Amino acid sequence: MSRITCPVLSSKITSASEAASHIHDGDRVGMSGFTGAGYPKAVPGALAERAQDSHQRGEEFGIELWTGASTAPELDGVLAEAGALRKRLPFQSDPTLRRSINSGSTEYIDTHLSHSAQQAWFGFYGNLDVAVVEVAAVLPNGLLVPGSSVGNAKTWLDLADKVIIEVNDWHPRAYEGFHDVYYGTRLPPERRPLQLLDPLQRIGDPYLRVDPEKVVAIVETEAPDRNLPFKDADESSKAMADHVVDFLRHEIDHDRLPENLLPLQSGVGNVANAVMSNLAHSEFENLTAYTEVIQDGMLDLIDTGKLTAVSATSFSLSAERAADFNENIESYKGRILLRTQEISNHPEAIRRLGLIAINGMVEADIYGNVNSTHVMGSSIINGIGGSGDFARNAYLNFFVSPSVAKDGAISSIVPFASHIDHTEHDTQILVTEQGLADLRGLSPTARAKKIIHSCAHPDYRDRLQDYFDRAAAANPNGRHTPHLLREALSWHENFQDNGQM
Ligand code: 0RQ
Repeated sequence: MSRITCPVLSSKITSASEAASHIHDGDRVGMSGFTGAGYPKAVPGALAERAQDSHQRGEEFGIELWTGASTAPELDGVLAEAGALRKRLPFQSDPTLRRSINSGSTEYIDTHLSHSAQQAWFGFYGNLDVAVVEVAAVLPNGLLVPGSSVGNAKTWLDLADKVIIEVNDWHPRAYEGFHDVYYGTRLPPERRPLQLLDPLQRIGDPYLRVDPEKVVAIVETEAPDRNLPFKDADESSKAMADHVVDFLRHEIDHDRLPENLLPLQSGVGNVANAVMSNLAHSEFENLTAYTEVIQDGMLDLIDTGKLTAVSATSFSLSAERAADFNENIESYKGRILLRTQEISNHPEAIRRLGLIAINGMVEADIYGNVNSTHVMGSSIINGIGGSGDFARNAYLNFFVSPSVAKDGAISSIVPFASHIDHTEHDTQILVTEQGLADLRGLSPTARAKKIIHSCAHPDYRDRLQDYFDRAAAANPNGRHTPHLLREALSWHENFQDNGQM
């Protein structure tokens, strides 16, 4: 049976290339999709072909693309390959697009994920011409049942002049009831408090709304989400996960956390996923999560009964786990709620609920400034994503990384971070496989001692201590955060010149 049961909208069913013809050179296009889930699968490819045809005729064709977060090769990948992305926001993780950004061909606005919807509403990014949104079904009354993510889809549907809908029957029809789409968005000075006191509390509607007058095309698809595999947790990830779990026990013993902890947030990546898997084997019970992405590790926690409630905006599962979830979706109903990303990442909700935030990092410096995004100060990997939304507003925040990268040629603990996403004022707890540095309530120099001693790899520890000692000696009136300015980034220069820090 067709997933499009609204007579007004079913009259607009067409092909992907016909739908893509509604998008023009220079348009701002808002597409659904968050961490490889719930992104349109057909229209982006057709649009990439149009761009290539135009370029072959010597004509310009490029768009500005807004999404929820990262998407997939069938969206970011094909459009970047076709040279069709002039500007992109707010997050990406696609290798082809990354090259296009780092070569200067695509402008990238790397934005806190809670900011993107409101900044679009404020008009900071200009008018949105077209929305392309994937859903699981269109109901007889025209309401839309979202699929594996919500992200910014609601905002793009509200703001865009024209709307293209993709209806993907790979998503189980039983997704109906898994979503909470907040329709209370108001702009300052009209804003009201967010009445959200519990991770599974509903404050919105189960459906997305769309003005049928704006819908110019509907395309039917049946393709799976991206579903990247995770690396099996290695010794280093397991060691980091153990440090985090031991620390949580320590906090319970000191009456700073309840027995069932506080709502968990876990970032993207292999390490964050390994920490969640590790909690599945711990003694903790009745856990909850208020996060943005549900990875395999979090489903493991639900399956073992340890995690009773998860609020997020999206899934990001391996292919195996996604197939399993789709088959058993009914058993997760009432335990998972997918919200718009302005709510999943809302500073007000994060601070009120008192989250435990665990995110990956690229490097940290000896004072606790954290780089989540750039290699050697210049080349972006993914983006800040939700890490800033969560870290700054959480009850406890952890940043985790192996102490070395590239077979030991790079130390993740450096004298000065080559790019800073989270400042020393935000960072609470750093974790590497070597150990954990609890920085709460410490001055910069006390932090440096702890980070060097607990987190740095033994191959780099003495050199970091030596840098700190000489910086303190050289700055008799600068002993609050001592640095040797000429040497502060010399480790990165060493790597660029000699392939070794
Ligand atoms: O590169 O794959 O080429 O070997 O960075 O590193 O150790 O596999 O770690 O998968 O957990 O990702 C920060 C990128 C960590 C991620 C980051 C190289 C390393 C490897 C990946 P290779 P690992 P992870 C909410 C939270 C920002 C967004 C965020 C991230 C690759 O966690 O994107 O937190 N975070 N969102 O070799 C040079 C260093 C390096 C380095 C690692 N110091 N120098 N390269 N690498 N350290 C969710 C969302 O926002 C959607």
